[in-house]
Order: sequence, then C-alpha cells, then structure tokens
Amino acid sequence: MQRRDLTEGWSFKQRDLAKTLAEDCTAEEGWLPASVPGVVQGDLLVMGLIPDPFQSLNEAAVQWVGESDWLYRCRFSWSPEDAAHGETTLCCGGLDTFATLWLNGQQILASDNMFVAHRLPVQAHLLAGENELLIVFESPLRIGQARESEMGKMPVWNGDSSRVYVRKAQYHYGWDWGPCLLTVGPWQPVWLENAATRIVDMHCPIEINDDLQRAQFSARVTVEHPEKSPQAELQVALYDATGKLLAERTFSPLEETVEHTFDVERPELWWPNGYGAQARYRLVSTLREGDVVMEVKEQRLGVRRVHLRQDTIVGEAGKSFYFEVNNVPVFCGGANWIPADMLLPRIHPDRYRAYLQLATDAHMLMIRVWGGGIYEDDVFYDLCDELGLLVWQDFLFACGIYPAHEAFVESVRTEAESAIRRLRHHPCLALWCGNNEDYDIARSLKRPIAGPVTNAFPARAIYEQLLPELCAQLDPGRAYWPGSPYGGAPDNNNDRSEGDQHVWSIWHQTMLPYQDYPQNGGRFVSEFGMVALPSATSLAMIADPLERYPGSRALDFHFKAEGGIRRLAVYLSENLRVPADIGRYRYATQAMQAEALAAAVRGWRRLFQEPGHYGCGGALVWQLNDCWPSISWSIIDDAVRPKLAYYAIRRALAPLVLEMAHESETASAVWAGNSASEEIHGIVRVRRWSLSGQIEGDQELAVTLAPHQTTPLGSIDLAVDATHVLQARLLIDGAVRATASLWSEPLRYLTLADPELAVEFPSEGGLSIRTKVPAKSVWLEAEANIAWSDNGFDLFPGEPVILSAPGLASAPLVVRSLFDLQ
Ligand code: BMA
Repeated sequence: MQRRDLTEGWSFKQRDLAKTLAEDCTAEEGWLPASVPGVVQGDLLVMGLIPDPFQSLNEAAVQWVGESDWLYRCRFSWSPEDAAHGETTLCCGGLDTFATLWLNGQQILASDNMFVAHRLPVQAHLLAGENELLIVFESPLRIGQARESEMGKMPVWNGDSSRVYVRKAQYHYGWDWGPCLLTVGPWQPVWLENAATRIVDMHCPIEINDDLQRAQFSARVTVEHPEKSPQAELQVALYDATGKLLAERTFSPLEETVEHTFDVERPELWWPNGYGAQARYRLVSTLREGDVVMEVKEQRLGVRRVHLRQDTIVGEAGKSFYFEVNNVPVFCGGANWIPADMLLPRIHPDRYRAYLQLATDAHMLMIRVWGGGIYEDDVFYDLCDELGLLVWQDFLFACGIYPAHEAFVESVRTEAESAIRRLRHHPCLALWCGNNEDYDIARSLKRPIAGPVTNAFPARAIYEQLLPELCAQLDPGRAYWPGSPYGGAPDNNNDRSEGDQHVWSIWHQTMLPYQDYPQNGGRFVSEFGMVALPSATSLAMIADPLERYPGSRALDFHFKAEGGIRRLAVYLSENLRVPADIGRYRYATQAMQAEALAAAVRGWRRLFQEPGHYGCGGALVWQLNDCWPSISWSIIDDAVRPKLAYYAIRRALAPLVLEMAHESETASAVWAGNSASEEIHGIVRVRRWSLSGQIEGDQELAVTLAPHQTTPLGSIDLAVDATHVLQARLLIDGAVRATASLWSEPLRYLTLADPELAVEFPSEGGLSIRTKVPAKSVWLEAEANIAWSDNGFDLFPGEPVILSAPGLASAPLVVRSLFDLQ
C-alpha cells in the first residue's frame, strides 16, 4: 500500500457568495496558504489576519469566520505510474463540517459529518500531471439554522440551538466554560492511497476465564483483495508485552476475512492505574505479495476483565454502580475530559500526555470523554492504555433534544460505527454511553424519558436502540449505558439510588453549601464541580493588566458559566474572607474549590466499603482540563497548571487515605481507605491543636484496613471548634503513611495566627516548609510550571513538609495560606 499525504499545495479563501462558485474558484485573487490538516481560524490566526480569540474580548471579533463559507484548493501532480500499486483512493480523515469536494471539476463528495472519514475511488477523475482538488465548506451556522427553520427549533442548554442538526463538535458552538468558535476546514489528514490489496479491519476480542489463568485472543482480519493475486498472503502474529513472539499464523491463498484464535496461558494482565502493570500484547497483521511487504497493521491489546456491577446494597434502596477490574472492585476516582483546545488540529500529543499524566499522578482511575466534544485522537486512548486510565466514552450528544429523522440517524450510524471500530481494541475503554444530559433536559421540560419513544424526545431511538445495537454487534464484550446521568426511577434519570448521577445541587440548581456534598451524592457520581480562577499564566491571556482585577469585564467574558460571578461570590463569601486584590482572590477561589471538591471525593469514597456496601462506586470531577484561558470548573487550566483542587483530589484518591469528619461538639468520625490488595495494620494518632499552636489533646487507635475498600474506624472523643483543629496521622510500622486534618467551618469564622511559614531548599529541586502554628491551605506558586509533589496542604508545628519541586531553583516563590486572607 502506498500512501501520499496531501500536505503541500493547499490554499484557502473566503467564499464570495456574490460570485458563482466557478467564478470564485477560478479567480486568482484572495487565496491564502492553508495548512492541512487544519481549520480556517488556525491559519488566519497564524497569519495575523484575526486577533487571538483566546485573548481578552477577541472572541467576539472573530465570529464572522464561522458565519462565512470557505474554499480550499489543493493543486497536486499525479502520474499513472502512481497507480502501479493499485487503484487510487482519495482519503479524508475528517471534514469540518459541511463540505463538498470537486476533483478536476467533478463533484466527488458531499459530506455533513465531521466525525466520518471518507475513502473515494478517484482513479477515473485523475489527470496525468496537474490536478485540482477543491473543497467548498459552508458555514455550519447558516446550514444548521436552515435545517432548524425547516425542521423546527429544539431545546438546548449551551450554544446556538441549531447545533443539534449538525454533526459537529457541539462545544464549538460555545459552552459554559468555552468560547464560540465555529471552526471550518479539513481538520484531519487528506491523502492519496494506492493499494491492490489492503487490510480493511482488525478486530481481536479477548476472552479471559474467571480465574484469569487463560485468555483467548480471537483475531479476525478483513482485507480488500479485488485482484485475488495467488502471491498475496497475510500473517497474523501475537507478541507478548516483552515483545516476544508467542504465535503466528499465515493465511495463503488470501480470503476476504481470516480468523484465528490464540490461546495464552497465565496471561499478563492490564491493570488500571495503581493496581498493577498495564501489560499490552501486540497483534501484528502483515500483508505480503510474494516477498514484498505491502502493509503492516498492529494493535496493542490488553488482557483484562472490566465489569460494570450493579448489585443490591444491604439496607439501602436501589443498586450499586461500580466497576470491577480483573475481579477487583475499584473506586473510580477521576475526571471529565473536554477537548484540549478550540482549534483541534493544533493539539500536540505532548498536551495530551501532560494532562493525562497529571490525572494518573492524581491516582485517577477513570476519564470520561464528554459527549459535547469529539471521539478523541488515537493518541489519547493509547495514553490511557499506557497509563492505566479507564475510559467512559460518551457518544457525541450533549445537553439537547436531538432530531431522529432518517438522514440524521443514518449519519449517526456511520459515525458511531467508525468510532466503535476505531476504539474497541483499547484495553482502557470501560463503557460506551449514549449521551450527556439529554435525558436531563427532556425531564426538565417534562417530556417522557421512558416508555414508548415519542416525538417529544425522538433521539431516545438513538440512545436506546441504534447505539446499543451497534455496540452489541461490533463490540459485544463492553458495557453500554444509555446516557449520563441515567438509571433508576423511570421518571428520574438522575435518581441517586441507581445508575450514575450528576451532582449539581452544589454550584447549579439550589446552590447547596459544598459541605453538603457527602450526603448529596449517588451510586456513581459522573459529574460534580466547583469553579476557580486559573494560574497567573492563563489570567495574563484573559485580561490585560488594567483588567486584571476580580469582576473585571475581561474576567467576566472568560467566565461563561450562567450566573457564574454571582455563584462564585456566594461560595466564596459563605466560606472565606474575600480579598479584593487579584493575587489573593485567585488563591481564595482555588482554596475554596479545593475544599469543596475534596469534601465531595472524601465523602463519597467513604461509602465504598465491603461487598454489599458499595454505596458509591466513583467520583468523576467536572472538569479535568480547559480548552482556552478560562474561569471554569477545571482543576488543571489551559496552561496545564494544576489548581489547588488538583492536589486536594490527589490526596483524597491516594491508595491509602485517612479521613475525619465532624460528628458532634465532642466527637469526630474517622475512616480510612485502602485500595491495595493487602490488609493493613497500623496506628491512627489524632491530635487536637489550638490555633495558637498548643497541643490540647490526643488519642490513638489501633486499626486494621481491609483491602480494596474504605474501613470506618468509629469515633474519637476529640472535636474541632472555632479555636481548635484536629490533625490525624496513620502510622504503619512507625512511619507516617497518611495524614488528615479537620477544621471548623465556615473557615471565615476562624481567626488564624500568623504561621510565619519558613521555606528552605535542602537540595536541588527540593523544598521544605515549616510553620509556627497550624496553617491551612498552604499554597506555593512560582512563575515556572513546577511539578509540585503537593500543594494547598495543611501544615502543623514541628512537622515540616518536604516537597519535590523540580526546576524551582532560582524562581521567585509566592507562599500563601489562609492566614493571608485575614
Ligand atoms: C454539565 C456538563 C456540561 C457543563 C457542566 C457545567 O452539564 O455536562 O455540559 O459544562 O455541567 O455546567
């Protein structure tokens, strides 16, 4: 197979609707150099023809681009010799979105789905010598609104309502954390392919028996082999995780489909993050014509058993919702993923790795690819396989009542089929999910979400028929879930006793205090979130110096959440003393976000106890990342700088955690989580400190922590009040393995003493920090993006915290704690 990427010879220009298409195409003026893969906004930005939409209020100034039609043209030479390797096919990996293709004046394609790739036999249209490929991209807004006026306006949350008629990444229409940037262009590669024979598809479901001692790799390879050459043969080989060849089979003469099962005794397993290695086998298919290798295709596969469990819970209504991996029940701490940039073609693999490595370092087990984005790049899933991050994959529907007319359903079928075929070999993939919050919007409009499908909510046919059928047919071994949230009472898809939940009673809806998170969770919380300002680096993009103050117009403009500034003000002033200067204000929002999200994760992991008592199986925070400089729910901003909440969640998801909660004026509850597979014996020591730094009580417990669960440790006769705080440590063989602290709330009632924080640099890339009195939410910030081993932690006298801070050396350091808000 010969592949030739068409990356040269491209130009683009704005379509002049006053001219005929022919006049416009042949007119030589107005063409600009285009990068492919790419989108119009990316090239206009690079050429300085539009202001950076990420900066200040510029988003408003670039909307004309998405409202216009655009022409792309590629001139390339071709010669019949190129067809020596077989028929010429023009391949388009993804066209955003309404695209009509002309080759040498012949229309060869009309496409309206950015998630669908195309293979076009073009041999008959090619000329020896100069060829011209023309793509007309029509404005997604104009076409979408035309469809809407023809078929009716549908309710949505976020973005222009016409988006439901357009198979384009929905977040491009603007969301409550992102700008409207209606990109247009060939966002995936365009290439020519010549192949007499080619591998069309490889699928190798793996069965593993209950005791995990035997695995069957059932390989099935489909080839296109029109010429039926007797020389052609296909070798299918399986290599273990060390690269050793385990077995191979060669098929000749070559059939359209070849199948072979490889049996592997005592297979090396693929484990999620923190539970073991992510062993991956390699399945390699090699197509040969005599001695010539025509094509090699490989997949990296993992042997693992991932089951979605929904069992009864002793003494409680409903059912649990948790994942079991290789027979081990796991609490899925994790996060929701949104696309990592508004301009998709410029997302570099390093950006994916940076975000996902941080998620892994935070002991996360699951990443949910949210339905308003894209089926992510292969790099994303390869990284999740490598890092042990399970993936909850939404199909691409979010916060809307979508149509279900025939053309739409067929377009979705093609899109979903190609996504399932592309992603199904990844061991990280744990579950397919029909949509994001479409049952919520239907329920909010009192439209039936169960029973016979009606026109009031037609897309249920997609979520409850089309997609589960496709998943059962193409990827039978994996769970499918109709929507998120979903499950439980037929009239309540966000029922807390069953299925997954989106907990937005904190921040949205009734704006409950974040201290109420623990008792407002569910069986598997797939969304919850709190807002905070990003790093100084992002803030510099958001606002020019004069606009860098709390509540400025530029900050508001990058704070897309509905009623955001009001809601943030409520949560800030309910909990902290609110400063007016941007430096401490940014700290205050991050400290508050950290307190809120930690309270949620601690409270819900607490419910993941022994079998029969898996009250909550996971907590996926909304949202892991940002796609532009934003004031949002992210815990890592668009400059890939973790907020304090990132570290708070990392502490709450650690394999070994110790936690406390207020119980009464005189007592506090204690519990510990142990996700390791061994039972642990240790000592829990709790001290009661005055805020002025005296120890005024301590208690000790001998504890045994069962594996793979949280163990309640009863109560201790020590409590917090406005002048006392509790510090707890878990000691195993005399070493401190987990710590916790408990402060009286709201924190704004506390009058803290000056901790006189002292920082020393005992070694290169190392730092120790000590305090004179109990210090809350100690924040370290440097100009450089330092990979702190911890941040936003609490500090107690006599116990300095030692941190690794690679690259810190000379950088000026800002150190803050809650005392600074006084
Ligand atoms: C949920 C998500 C997103 C949204 C978030 C914050 O609705 O599914 O659509 O951005 O809440 O409001």
